[in-house]
Amino acid sequence: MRTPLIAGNWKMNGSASLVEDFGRAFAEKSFPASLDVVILPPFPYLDAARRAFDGTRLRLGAQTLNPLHSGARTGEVSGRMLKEFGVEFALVGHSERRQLYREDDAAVYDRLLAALNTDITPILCVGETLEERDAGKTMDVVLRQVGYVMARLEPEQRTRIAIAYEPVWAIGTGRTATPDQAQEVMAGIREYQASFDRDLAAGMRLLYGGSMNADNAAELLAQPDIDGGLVGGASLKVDDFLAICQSAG
Ligand code: G2H
Repeated sequence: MRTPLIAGNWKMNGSASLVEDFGRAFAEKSFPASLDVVILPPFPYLDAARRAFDGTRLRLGAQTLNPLHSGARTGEVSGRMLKEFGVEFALVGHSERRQLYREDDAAVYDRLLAALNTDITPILCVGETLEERDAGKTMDVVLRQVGYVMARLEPEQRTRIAIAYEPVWAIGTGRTATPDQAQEVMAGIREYQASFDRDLAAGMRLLYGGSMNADNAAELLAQPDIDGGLVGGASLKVDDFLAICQSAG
């Protein structure tokens, strides 16, 4: 069975006091036994988060990483550095990185490999734009993004990634994919993974992202191929994020 994973992507939001609030709230509440919960704060909060989340169910993730271990890359952060702060997960290929920072499939792959090489679990984000959906190209786009990476990984490396399907038109817009729309794409991704290896497909965690909130999470998470959520806006509100986690058991 796949352990559900709820990941809170704070993006360039949050504060030192929000870190403390999350640490306190998660120390007090109980959660489904089989559930991984990850917070991905901006880099400057990682150290405080590591201390505040100690002894809670909260684990740490990063929103991106540089492909190199170190070097002349002003403003960048490496997987090796993140690992020193207890980071266990990293997003790669979030649509905001693909669009705003021009990360193409090759750049996404380099980052994913860097995560694997530093023993960080990459969460590969994929998803189509509204124009691509309207043109009937959703599966072509998603499977191109997934396939670029999968084709280049060793079989053992493929077992160490998670995938987040985030339709670009649903990110931060308040417009969520319906459970059926999300399930259809997730099932397509899993079927594609099965072309590499059936056990791989059965074990890989697939997350839905895009305006997931306390009201729609349970229905999305009830879909057979949705194993968790990548939550943006709603991960900045302690009570909403707690509710999403509690609906994921
Ligand atoms: C999708 C998601 C988390 P939001 O990117 O990254 O953001 O839940 O705000 O749509």
